[in-house]
Amino acid sequence: MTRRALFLTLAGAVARPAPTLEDQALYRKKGLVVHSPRPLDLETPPELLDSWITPHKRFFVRSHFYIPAVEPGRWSLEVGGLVEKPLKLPLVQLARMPQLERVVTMECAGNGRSFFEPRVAGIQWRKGAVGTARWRGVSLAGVLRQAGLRPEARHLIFDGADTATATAPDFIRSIPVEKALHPDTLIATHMNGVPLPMEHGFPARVITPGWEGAASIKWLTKITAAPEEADGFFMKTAYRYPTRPLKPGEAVDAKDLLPLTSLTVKSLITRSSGPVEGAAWAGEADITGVEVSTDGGRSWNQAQLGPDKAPFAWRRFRYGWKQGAGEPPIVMARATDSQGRTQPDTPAWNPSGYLHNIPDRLPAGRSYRPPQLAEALPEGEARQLAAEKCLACHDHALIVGQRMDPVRWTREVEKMMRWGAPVSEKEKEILARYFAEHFR
Ligand SMILES: Nc1nc2c(c(=O)[nH]1)N[C@H]1C(S)=C(S)[C@@H](COP(=O)(O)O)O[C@H]1N2
Ligand SMILES: [Mo]
Repeated sequence: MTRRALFLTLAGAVARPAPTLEDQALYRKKGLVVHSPRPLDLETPPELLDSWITPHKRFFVRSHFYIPAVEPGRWSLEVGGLVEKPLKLPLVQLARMPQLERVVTMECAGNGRSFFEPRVAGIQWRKGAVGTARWRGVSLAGVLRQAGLRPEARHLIFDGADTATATAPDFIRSIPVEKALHPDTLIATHMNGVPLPMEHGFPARVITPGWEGAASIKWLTKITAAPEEADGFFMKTAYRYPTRPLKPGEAVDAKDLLPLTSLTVKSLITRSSGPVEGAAWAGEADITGVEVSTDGGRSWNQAQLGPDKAPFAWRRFRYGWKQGAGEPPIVMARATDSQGRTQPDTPAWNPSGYLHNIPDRLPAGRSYRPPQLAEALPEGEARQLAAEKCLACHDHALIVGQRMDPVRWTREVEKMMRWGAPVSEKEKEILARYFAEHFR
């Protein structure tokens, strides 16, 4: 190597950007489906969800923005608003309070979104935005008792240390006081016996058992007791579900949408041959039974439920059966819960693609291609424009992973414009046309 080449190599090594927190998390999370490397959005392939407790290295990740770098010695949790005595709790103080441990299943409301027809915007999750962990921390009710919650307080608003990219709205959400005071609602500092990994909310997060994942705010820094639910996009627009059944693709008035709360009844096959195995969960309800079909739903057989259970955790199931010679079978699973609910045969379409819960089925009824990270934005009139306007805040995987018609693409670009993307009306049309042409 010449001296000049050596110099250039060393200079290159110095100039290489340091790995981001996302890079570091990705490195630990091998084998997960990468929907987006930054912000970090990872899904677990169902066959890796083969145990009651999901190891944290396999646990799905959903982040709207970048992982915040939190210095544990400087971190504290502020409790304010409608309380008698505002608090500022450093980590050491949380550690000194009585510790609770709860096994809770967490699922992203958008899990299964990619199976809705017509397709809707958002991360195109297949089946694996779900996992179960042993969360340890302090009771939220205990902290609120210390602060002296005033009777006018109806909602607890949570904010985390993550900040929005550009001028997008911050991720701030609230839960009603009844759920906040539930003895199993936690401020968790540990997951499966170790301090929360940074991608799961280090050093502290809310665990709202049985509710969809967005109610479990990560990187918690501030709790505000308030008379009303939180304001802002992530409460008033996102995570809302229609109060009446919709026809696929039907528009719905904002007044007919309510914030999501509990998860619904659902099952996941994690192994389809030898015995059929999987997991079933029902949010705040208990699983009472799981049926398995090995003939595409013509006949159903009771599966055996596993011994491990906890009030807000999934139940493992198993059906002893071995595939014979001949046609590959269609294996299905259908769960029933203590509220008498069972999984419906047709998905309940809704504009944001939440709570998809038809019986699980293998092979999947429809194939979906996850985003290819190596794949660049395709050639076209708007490639440069997209690179300038979109990739400043998020990876192109977030675009490549979507499949939408021109109307929905236009809406997505408009949302980004509302969030501060410097896109003109003319550029909006060019971008929407380009996206709809390639990602439809
Ligand atoms: N501060 C903060 N909390 C958050 C989020 C976020 O983007 N920021 N994502 C939410 C959503 S939508 C889900 S599904 C869960 C995912 O938790 P996990 O990444 O630990 O699996 O975190 C929730 N808490
Ligand atoms: Mo979510």
